[in-house]
Amino acid sequence: METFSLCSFFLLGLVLLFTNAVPSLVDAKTHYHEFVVQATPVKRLCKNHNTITVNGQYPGPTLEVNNGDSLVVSVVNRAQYNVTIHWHGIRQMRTAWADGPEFVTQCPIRPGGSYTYRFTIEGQEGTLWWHAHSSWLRATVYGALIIHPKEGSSYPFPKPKREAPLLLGEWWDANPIDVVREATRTGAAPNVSDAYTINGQPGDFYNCSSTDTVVVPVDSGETNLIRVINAAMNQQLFFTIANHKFTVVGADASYLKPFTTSVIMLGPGQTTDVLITANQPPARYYIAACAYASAQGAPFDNTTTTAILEYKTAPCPAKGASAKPVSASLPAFNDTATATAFTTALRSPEKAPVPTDIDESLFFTVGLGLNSLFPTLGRKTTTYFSLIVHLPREILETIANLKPKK
Ligand SMILES: [Cu+2]
Repeated sequence: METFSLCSFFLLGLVLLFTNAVPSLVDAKTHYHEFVVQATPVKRLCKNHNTITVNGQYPGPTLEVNNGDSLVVSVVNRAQYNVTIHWHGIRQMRTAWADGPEFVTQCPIRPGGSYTYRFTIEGQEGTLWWHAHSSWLRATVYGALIIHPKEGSSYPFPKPKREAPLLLGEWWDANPIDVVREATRTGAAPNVSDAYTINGQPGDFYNCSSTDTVVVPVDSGETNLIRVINAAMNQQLFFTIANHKFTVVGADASYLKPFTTSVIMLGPGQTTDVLITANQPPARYYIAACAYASAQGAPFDNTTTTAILEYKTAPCPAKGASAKPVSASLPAFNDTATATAFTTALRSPEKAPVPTDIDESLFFTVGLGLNSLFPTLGRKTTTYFSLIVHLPREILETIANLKPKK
């Protein structure tokens, strides 16, 4: 009798467990993808390169999921380099080994090898991206990762008519792996890129590029969601669309308290979701991005990449490759006031509880110098750049002394 009641109690527990679990099991999907990493001929800036891509696409495939879904991505490495894929911004709850940085959470996938990433997207909605996390392969091996709201729920803003990811990238007229190898050898900064790109295309202001400029079609009056992703290697970027305002609604797979602006600024790796209403006279308008570079004297790629926002209802003379788009005005490269005005406008939709009592402030010093190595065994003296990050003992002691005596 006692066995029976214990057993029924256990069964009842199981039934309750499954009744709770069933709805989420039904809603959540698992998406299967194969990523073949391979060298692909890609022509940019008048020259052909044997570019490392995923499935021959540059940028790579866009992955779309709903919050709560799982991804299973089988990566096959047919390139001549080691590779891993990182799912930028995914929290990887209980699947840290699927995060991707080589030699950190996994060994690289060797040429000829393969590896399957499995993880679930939990509690994140908006725009993220994926990229290679081995040497500088991510210069060309990257793509969008879009997380829609859970099945049955909606955005906390009016449903956009259409959605488009715009990935900002950097292009070297060289093999990016050679660029970073040279930088590692000398210790100096890597050569700056030769172009920025929007969805892999440099746009109208670069040689041999204007016929392939990306066109984003819109209908008059409709509101669309543009998911801007800064997939550049190193560069903070300003982004704008001529004569149009953005309503910023999300960043890095989190919703924001909406605000309007005509220019946004993204650090490398960041994403920003903006709503844009096609409320201007039907025509073609430049979408443009350029560097925000405030360090004095540091070289940077000072070019401008463009795509075109094209009203489908534009009269014929204002449409097609022959019609000149309305030009966009971007901030100056060192316009810190505009960059700061944007970043300080970012707010969570609701008040977020954060600790406000600071126990200790830490001071770091960062230095860049030259180190001369003495000749050994007949080798020449070599001078290297050397970087020092230091938390001096005196500062630690100062902090200790500043503490109120109890
Ligand atoms: Cu990343």
